[in-house]
Amino acid sequence: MRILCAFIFICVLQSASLEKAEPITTQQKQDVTKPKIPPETNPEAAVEQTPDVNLEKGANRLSKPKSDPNLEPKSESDADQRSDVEETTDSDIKSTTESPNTNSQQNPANTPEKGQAKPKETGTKPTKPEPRPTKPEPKSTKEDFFWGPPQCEQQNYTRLSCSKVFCPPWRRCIAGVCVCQMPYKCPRQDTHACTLDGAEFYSMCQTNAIACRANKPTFSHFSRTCKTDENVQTTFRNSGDKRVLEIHSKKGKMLVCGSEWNIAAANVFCRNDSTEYYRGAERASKMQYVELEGEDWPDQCMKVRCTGSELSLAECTIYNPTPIKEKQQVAVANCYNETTKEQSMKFRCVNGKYVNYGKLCDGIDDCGDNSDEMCCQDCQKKTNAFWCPSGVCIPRHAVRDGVRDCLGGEDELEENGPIVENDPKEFFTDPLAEIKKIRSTAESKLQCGVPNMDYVYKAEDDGSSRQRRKRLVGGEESLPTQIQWQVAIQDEGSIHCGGVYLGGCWVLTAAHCVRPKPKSFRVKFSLWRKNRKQSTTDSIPVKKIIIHENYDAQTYVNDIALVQLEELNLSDKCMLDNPAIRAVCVPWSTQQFQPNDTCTISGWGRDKAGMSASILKWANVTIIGDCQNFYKHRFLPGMECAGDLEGKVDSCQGDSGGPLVCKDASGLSYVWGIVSWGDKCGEPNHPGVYTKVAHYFDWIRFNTGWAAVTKFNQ
Ligand SMILES: [Ca+2]
Ligand SMILES: [Ca+2]
Repeated sequence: MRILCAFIFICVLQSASLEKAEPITTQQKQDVTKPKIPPETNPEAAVEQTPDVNLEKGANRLSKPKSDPNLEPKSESDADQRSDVEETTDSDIKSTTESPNTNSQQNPANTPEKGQAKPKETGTKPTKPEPRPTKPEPKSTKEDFFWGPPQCEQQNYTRLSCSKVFCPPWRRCIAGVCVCQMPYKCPRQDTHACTLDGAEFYSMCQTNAIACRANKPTFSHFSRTCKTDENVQTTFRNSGDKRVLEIHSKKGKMLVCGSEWNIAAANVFCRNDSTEYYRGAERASKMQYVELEGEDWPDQCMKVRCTGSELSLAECTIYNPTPIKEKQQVAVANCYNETTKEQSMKFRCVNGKYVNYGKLCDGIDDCGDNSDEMCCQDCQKKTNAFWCPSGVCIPRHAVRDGVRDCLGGEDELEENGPIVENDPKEFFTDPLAEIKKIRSTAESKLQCGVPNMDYVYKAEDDGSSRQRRKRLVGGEESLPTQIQWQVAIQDEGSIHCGGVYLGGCWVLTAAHCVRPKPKSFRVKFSLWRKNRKQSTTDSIPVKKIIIHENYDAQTYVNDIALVQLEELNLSDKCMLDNPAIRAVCVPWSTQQFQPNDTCTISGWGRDKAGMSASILKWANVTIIGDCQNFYKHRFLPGMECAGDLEGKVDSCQGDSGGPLVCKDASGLSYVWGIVSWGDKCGEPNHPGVYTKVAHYFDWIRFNTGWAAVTKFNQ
C-alpha cells in the first residue's frame, strides 16, 4: 500500500496497485512496510491510521556549511550540459554510473544506510509545546475588539520580535529577536553620522549599532564636519509647571511643533530625559504658543516623528522648520509616573508600563516597546493605522514610504497609493532615507521567489504540448518549465521524492527521502516528465546530505534535510546558468503566512491506474490552523497542515520532499512546507502534514553557512 514517497495527487487510491510500479531501494523498501505515519505511540492515533497512506522516510545528514551566496543563475545558457548523459531514459535504476562526480563510490546496495540514519535521529520527541495558535478566540476578556488572540499576548511580542516585524539595519534577526548588529557590518553611506562626542562614522547604522550595544544615545546629526557645537540636543524649559520642549541644533533653538507630537515621540524624550522615566511618557501633551509664560521663546518649531524605539529625539525624523503662529500648539513633555495611576483597568505592556485599552492597535507605540501594537486582529479605524497580516498595526506614514514594514510587503503595494517621497530640503534629519537605502541594497543581493517568466510558459521540445494538460483529482499538470524551483531527488537511479532549490548549491527536501550517502543521489532540475529529461533539465551530483539531527522516523518530527550539490570543477558554482531554474525564498518567520492562506503543492503524482504519470503536477491547498484537531498529539512542533477539508486536494498528493509554496503580497514565493506525511490522502478531515520550513530557519542558516539565507530580515 503506500507508495513511497507520497504522491501528490491521487492518493486516494494508492492501495494496492501502485507500489510495484517502481523499484525501490533497499531502504525504501522498508519504509514501505511501515505505516506511513508514525505508528503512534499512542492509542488513538493508532486506531485511525493504519495502512494506507503514503509516507516514507529515510534519513541522513550532511555536513557542513558553505558560505556562498551565489544564488541564482543569471544568464541564459542552457542547461543540460552538466547533466549526465544517461538520464534520458532514466530507468529507475541507473544509479551509480551517472556522472563523473558520482561514481567513485559504489556499492549501492551493500551498504544499507539505514543503520546510520538511525543514530542521528535520536528518537527524541519534542517536548516543548509549540506556541502556535490553537484557534483564535476572538478576544480577550477586555473590551477591545482588536486585540488578541490571548495566545499571542502570552508571547510578549515587542518591536524586537522579528517573527512579526523587521529589525532596523543596526540590529539583526537571530532566533526571532532583533539583536544588536556589529557596527562594522553596517554598510558605508554617503552621509556622515556625527556622534554626541564629536566622532564621525560612515552611517547612522554604525552609530546606532554602537548605541544599541551600550544602550546609550550616541547619534547627534548628519554632517561632514562633526563639530560638537552643532550637536542636536533636546531639553525642556518650564512654562509654569509645564515642560516645553526645545531642540538645539545648528539651525538654532526651536520648539517642537504640536502637530506631529505623539506618545511615541514623547516616550523617547522622557526616557532620555531621566532614568526616572524609563517607562516613557504619560501622554503627548501640547499647549498653545501664546500661552507660554515668560519671554524669549523661540519663534520657530520643527516637527519630530519617532517610531518609538529611538534613544533620543536626535535619532527621530526632524523636519519642516517653520515660524510658529500664536494659536499653534507646541509639544510639552508629560512623563510617566506610575504611582499616580490606577492600573487595574489598563493594559500592561511587556515593559511593565500601563496604557489605556483605547491605545491598543492604533498604530502608535504607546508602550515604548510597541507591545500595544503586536497582537492585533485589526486596527482602529479612527487613527488610520495600517494592519499587517502578522497582526501588527503600523502608522499611516509607514504606508508607501518605500520601506517594507509588513512581512509580506502589504504596506508597499501600489493599491495603497503613490509612494510618498520626502522633500530633502525640508528634512533636518531623515533616518528613514538611510534605512531605505541599506534595506534595498541588502534585499537586492538575494534573488529568489520570482520565476523567470520568459520560461514559464515555454513549450518544450519533447513533443509535449499544452493542450494535453488535464485536470486530475485536485491537481493539474504543470507546463514544462513552470515550477522552476522544483527538483527531483534521484536515489540509486530512481525518483521517489521531490525537493526545492534554495539557491547556491542547496536543495531542501524531507529527511525521510535521503540517507547520508551523497553518492547515491543526484538532483534533477527543470525536470518535467519524471522519466525523461527535457532540454533545460540538469542533473547534478550531491556532495553532502545534512539530515536534521533530531529527525525521528517514527514521528516524522523534524523531517527536513539539506542537500548540498557538488561544485563544478574549478568553480564555486554547482550548475551553469540556466534560465529555467530559479530559487525559492526561505521564510524566516512562522508568521509570514497564516491559516487560510492559499498555497501550492507540486510533485510527480501517479494517476489512478498507478502509472507513474510522469508529468509534474501542482494543486492549490489551504493552510489549516487547527491541525491538532485532526491528528492530536501526532501533530508536533515544526509541522504544518494544509489541504482542503473536503479532501479534494490534499497533500499526500505530491512526492515527499516536494514543496508547499506560498506567495506573499508582493509576489515573492516562499517554501512554506515540505511534503512529509498524512493519513488517508485525499479524504476529508485528513489534511496533509508538512515540515514547516520557517520553524527551521536558523537550522538552515547554520547548516548552509549563509549569512543571508533570506531576502528580508537577514
Ligand atoms: Ca498604540
Ligand atoms: Ca512601509
